[in-house]
Amino acid sequence: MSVSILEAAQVGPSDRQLAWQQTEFYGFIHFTVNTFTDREWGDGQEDPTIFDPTDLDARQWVDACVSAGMKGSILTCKHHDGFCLWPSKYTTHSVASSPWLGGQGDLVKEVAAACRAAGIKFGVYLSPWDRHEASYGDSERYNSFFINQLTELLTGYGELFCVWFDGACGEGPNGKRQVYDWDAYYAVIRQLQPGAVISVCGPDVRWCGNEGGHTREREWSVVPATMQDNEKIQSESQQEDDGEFARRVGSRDEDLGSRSVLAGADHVVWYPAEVNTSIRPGWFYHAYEDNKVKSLEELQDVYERAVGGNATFLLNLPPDRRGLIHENDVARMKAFGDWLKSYYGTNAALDALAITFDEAEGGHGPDKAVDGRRDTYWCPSEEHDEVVLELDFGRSITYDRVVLMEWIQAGQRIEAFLLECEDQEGWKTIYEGHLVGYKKICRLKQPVIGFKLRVRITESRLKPTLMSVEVYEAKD
Ligand code: FUL
Repeated sequence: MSVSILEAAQVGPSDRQLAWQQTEFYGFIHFTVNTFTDREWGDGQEDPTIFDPTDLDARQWVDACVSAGMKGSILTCKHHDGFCLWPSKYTTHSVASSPWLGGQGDLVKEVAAACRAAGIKFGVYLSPWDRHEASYGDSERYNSFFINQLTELLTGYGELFCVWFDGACGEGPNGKRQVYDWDAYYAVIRQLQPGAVISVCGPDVRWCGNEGGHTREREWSVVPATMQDNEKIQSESQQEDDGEFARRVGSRDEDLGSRSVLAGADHVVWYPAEVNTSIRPGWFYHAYEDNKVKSLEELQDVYERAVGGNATFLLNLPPDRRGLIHENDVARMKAFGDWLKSYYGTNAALDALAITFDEAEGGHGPDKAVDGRRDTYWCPSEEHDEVVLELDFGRSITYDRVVLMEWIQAGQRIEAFLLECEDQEGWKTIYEGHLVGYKKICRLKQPVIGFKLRVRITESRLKPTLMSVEVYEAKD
């Protein structure tokens, strides 16, 4: 039992996974009866009439996402309490029984429309665990109920980029035991929304293993996985979200894909990570957290480690009882977006002179790493112990961020690299890195002044590729 490096190095993303990865940074919106009861998990006994936002404006939510630089948003269409934000035909426990818009509203529709109008993607969260629905625990009946609800979401709201299945289930030893028919859920999603990734309790996107915004130092997208372990997922009860499904790949393990892990695996898949966290301590809005909105520095840090650590960043923004994102969160999102634009707006390495010591074959010359295009890449002609790509900016610049991107369509290959700059005494190392994958943001310890930069790839699986090397000037 062992997966060869050759095999692992050639596993790449599906089209839907690639499109999702390129979304990079997107919003999560947690809103339901919990917003009105001040709870994080509802018990399913809530009276739908408590759902009564006074000034709900989905465009304001989406504007906040866009102002932060997000390219999509995922709405909790049904959380664990079972209350549906759309008028589902299969339950009365929904907005249709609430006073909001006289019971005529459809919040999924409003958010989907607002996303489309703003030009960002839309995705749905549908909790498998349902504490209201009477059939929950009667596995077959609930599975068909769930598929009916899923079908409503998959067919009624245009194109979805993601279906997010939560692994949380708080049923204790005497609780209900529902065996989910994951395969049937996946089949209906593939059929009705072939472009959507199925995240967390799904085969396309894995949970990074925590809700605190942490990314592994080495976040592999190629990991060993058995996809046939679904029964186990439901056979264990849990009080907190620990991603049962993702546990198949060891969601808490630090090393998911090194050579030694491959040596003990019999199958690998492309299963990239998503980092999810909330802008506040809770997932739902609580007035007492108005002053606990994550600081700009915290958001920058999570962003650079997630998006810049071969993962994506899913950041939750909870609307309040008015049905608006609170002013503090709105201001923070805008400040974040302004920072993103100003920091990463101008790539100083664009069209730099790029040379390498190995002539590339098939048009994958070093210039392809700095041409600003997403459909070309540099790849040396042969395998070497190390390869070096040298950039000359043609002027002296002061930079403190270097962004590397592999051509992941060919697989994830780089295992170690160094960045070097040149001063009067010669070349010196300014950064030691490991994995690159889709994107690696290298945060230099201090700004570097110089005309040149070298990327020295010291370990790789097969020949490495670089779709892009970007350099960003230090900001005060
Ligand atoms: C967890 C849930 O229990 C939380 O309420 C929240 O939805 C989070 C994103 O996932 O598993």
